[in-house]
Amino acid sequence: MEFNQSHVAPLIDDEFQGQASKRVLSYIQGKRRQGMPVAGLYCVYAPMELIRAAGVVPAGLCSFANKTIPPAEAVLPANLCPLIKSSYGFIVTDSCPFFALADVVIAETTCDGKKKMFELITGYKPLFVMDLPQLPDQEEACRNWTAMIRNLGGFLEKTFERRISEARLEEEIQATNVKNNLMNRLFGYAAATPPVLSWNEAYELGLLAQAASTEDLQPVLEHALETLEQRKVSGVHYGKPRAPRVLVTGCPLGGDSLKAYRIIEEAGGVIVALDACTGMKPFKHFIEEGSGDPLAALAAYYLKIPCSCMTPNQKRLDDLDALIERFRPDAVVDVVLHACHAYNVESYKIMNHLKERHRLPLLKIETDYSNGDVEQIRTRVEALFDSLDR
Ligand code: BJ8
Repeated sequence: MEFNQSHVAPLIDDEFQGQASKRVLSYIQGKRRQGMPVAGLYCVYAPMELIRAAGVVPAGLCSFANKTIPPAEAVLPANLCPLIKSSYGFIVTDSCPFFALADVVIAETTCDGKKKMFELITGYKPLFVMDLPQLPDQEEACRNWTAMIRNLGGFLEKTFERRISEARLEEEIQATNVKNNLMNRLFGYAAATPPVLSWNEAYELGLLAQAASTEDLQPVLEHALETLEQRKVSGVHYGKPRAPRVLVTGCPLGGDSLKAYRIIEEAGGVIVALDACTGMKPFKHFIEEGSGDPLAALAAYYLKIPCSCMTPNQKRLDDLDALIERFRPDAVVDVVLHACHAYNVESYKIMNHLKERHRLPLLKIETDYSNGDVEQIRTRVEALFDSLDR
């Protein structure tokens, strides 16, 4: 039986059905009420284990709404990535509730636009910018990133007047490994044929898992695993059994840009893998435990994230190979946000790799947060599905 979100048991049983960011906000507000400080984040390179070991709650900051772009364009160029414009617009209009809760903001030198936008928000909250090495395979990269993580630790210790012990860091490393293992088991239900987990559920679980500690999250994830197993046993699945299976790669998506996922689904596809920082990417790898140097272990782990700001970025191709083997897509859709030059240029390499290695077609969609291109994207996705020889 094909499932319809309204007749199957939800994976997270609470009052926030379909309101993933409200669930996360409520979680962070709860921690704040318990007296925990909050760090606002813009990127998955922020070392969560260090932040948590300092007793600080990480909070992803708002960056996915079209409505905050016009106020941002009063300062920022119109031909800039919508994610950066939206992030800045949220700050200047004081409309990001996560930013309002944050005591500090942690940022990284990823792409140029983000880096320069961070200069413009200096002064709103204490800001710590981490200098991210962008040649991840060089020997110095791990050393330099370890030093930067150590510096962030110093900043957190000084700001919040506390010590981060190695023992706490090790506990947090182990907790991330437990969480990533659970998340990977959950994503396995999207790998089933037909899939049992929808893209929306995978996205929502990912959002919550980035915010919540493993201790708080573990019962939620275990309940979700049981629910998925029950669905599988009773033959409930997501999408039509012979629907084209799609892997979506590219820029992080959320809020208004989730239109890309919706269009694929409305065109009859099933999204089986979300290869983005707002999807499965942050949970893919594991951190070395008991290495004797937890900061270096963290540095090595975070440098495995294959962001297109890295060069060369062979890890993105390697991770794609593993995703393709596991989720067996019929096609790949690469979603590139307007003016994101790094993902846009990398798309050519991805297309050739998919063609040569996997004989898989790639559809590149360049889009922003508006609805102006919805019908054009729909036509292209439908043409892609029509072209598949299944
Ligand atoms: S690790 S993907 S979350 S930087 S803002 S690069 S879309 S032009 S978001 Fe990202 Fe960290 Fe990388 Fe992930 Fe392009 Fe826009 Fe830059 Fe962007």
